[in-house]
Amino acid sequence: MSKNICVVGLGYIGLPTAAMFADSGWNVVGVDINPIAVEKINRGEIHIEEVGLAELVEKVVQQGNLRAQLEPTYADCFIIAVPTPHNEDHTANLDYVIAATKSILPYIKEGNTIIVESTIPPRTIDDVVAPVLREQGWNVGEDIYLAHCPERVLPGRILIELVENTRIVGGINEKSAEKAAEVYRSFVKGKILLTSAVSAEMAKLMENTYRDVNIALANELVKISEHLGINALEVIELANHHPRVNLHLPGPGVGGHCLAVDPYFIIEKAPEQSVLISDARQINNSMPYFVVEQLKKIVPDNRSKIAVFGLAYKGNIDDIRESPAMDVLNILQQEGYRLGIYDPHVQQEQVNFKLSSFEEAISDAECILVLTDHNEFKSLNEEQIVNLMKKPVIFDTRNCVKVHEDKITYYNYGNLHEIKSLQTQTFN
Ligand code: SAJ
Repeated sequence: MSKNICVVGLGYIGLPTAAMFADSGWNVVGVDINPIAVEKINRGEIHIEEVGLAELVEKVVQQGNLRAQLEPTYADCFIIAVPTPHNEDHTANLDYVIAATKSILPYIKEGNTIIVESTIPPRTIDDVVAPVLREQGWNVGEDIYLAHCPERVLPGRILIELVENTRIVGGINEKSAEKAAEVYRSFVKGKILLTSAVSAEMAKLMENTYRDVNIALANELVKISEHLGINALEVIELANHHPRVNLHLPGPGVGGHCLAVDPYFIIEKAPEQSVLISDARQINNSMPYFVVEQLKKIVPDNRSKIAVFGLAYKGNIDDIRESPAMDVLNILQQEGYRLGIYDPHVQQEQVNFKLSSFEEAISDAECILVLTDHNEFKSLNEEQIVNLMKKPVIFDTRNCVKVHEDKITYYNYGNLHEIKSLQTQTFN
């Protein structure tokens, strides 16, 4: 007799997770407050971009293993995968998690397992979620089970990593961890590691913080190298030949709903102790300003037109949340530059400004500013660049464009110091 699972929140994590459970023999009811998402899913369509997800959702909806609705329902297991945005002061906004927990209260039965997949600050399960359930009279960990199982999947590889990644299962007690692990064993092929809820919460945050701090180091190297006239990209390439060194890639900043948010969930709980983590956030948040500083050296006249390539926070996805590209855009607009904005992955309805085609964006522009490493940008139509641009110049903050045409001037994080010498020439 197949078991029932109710997944609350059908976004970038909830929908792939719901589809994966449905494809592993569970009866899945997905819940979302967005009626358009619910309608689309029940037609076997998807409202977000992720590799392979459209096919899987179509399949499990047709099989009748997945349906979506606006309200939760009875189930053996509930998974909460709602957003945890940050407040103005960067502390975690747990409103969606609390609302989702309260929304399932009328449907909880003895023996049920409740799993929070949303990324949350340390002690949220113990101090925020469990009390909501206890208020209802439940003896959490005894007559119902509660665990935190952080998602760890990389956008663009979600369906693969849901199965292959090691899974951390943090229970409010051992019994809860075991019960939750049982649920994931239905499709997870990676190891399943059992621990406490607070260790699972902290491990998740540290994974993204580790990456954010390492990216900050690479970004700081770029600033140092620009100052000292060194090729930062060559330095990274050389240093990474060392068996114990893995310098990350510098860029225009760190975006997305994870690396740019999660470190703050640690800082809010231990501000005095989070010195390095705070500094890393500041360094990565400063990169959009650093990018515009360099751009202004290449195109000093702010009445000029800049072709901005890329809005998504990273390549080959449509997600613009916390994207550094959006910060660069705002700064350029404040500076007064005219902009032609081109991103083949982002839909016009996602933004409140005009998106252009490749040709429209580069026409009469004095620089193409590459802010996202989409595959489409790795080799550009150089003939059109030479013919349509006012000055065929590319400033590639993602160091991903291959340029062959000599008539095109190309800057990336390896030769920023050459911009300075260009300036000296211009003024001499
Ligand atoms: N970035 C750099 N340099 C790098 C790597 C990334 O500038 O060397 C930038 C990206 O361009 C992007 C941001 O960092 O703006 C984050 O991109 P990402 O690819 O590092 O990660 P996300 O946010 O798409 O997914 C991360 C992943 N976490 C880790 O790899 C530790 C993923 O596994 C998590 O599940 C996800 O956060 C999440 O949901 O927490």
